[in-house]
Amino acid sequence: MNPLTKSLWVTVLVATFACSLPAAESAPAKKEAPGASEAGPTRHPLEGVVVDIVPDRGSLLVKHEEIPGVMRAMTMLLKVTESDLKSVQKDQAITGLLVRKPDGWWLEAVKPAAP
Ligand SMILES: [Cu+2]
Repeated sequence: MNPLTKSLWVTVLVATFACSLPAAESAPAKKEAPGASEAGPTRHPLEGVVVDIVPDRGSLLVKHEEIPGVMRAMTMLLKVTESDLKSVQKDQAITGLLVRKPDGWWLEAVKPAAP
């Protein structure tokens, strides 16, 4: 691993850790729009770019915009389904739904961003 790659991964790990701190979720729980699922965790719309695809972690490295009340803009690993993993390309702009699960942050409903 070259030093640049290594420092990128350190940044990612720090960002991932920061995302898992309770403070990242300290925004007051507010009522979701009607139609939001009553069961399970809240899903937050996310816009970002695929920086890298990491199949052996079932994850995408995503540089995402700020998600108000949830997370500042950052680059982080997000778990995705097998089919979402295969549906994207590096450097592609995407949208999805960010959701916190017991095993970490997931990105669901991954789609190419509207051109
Ligand atoms: Cu993040």
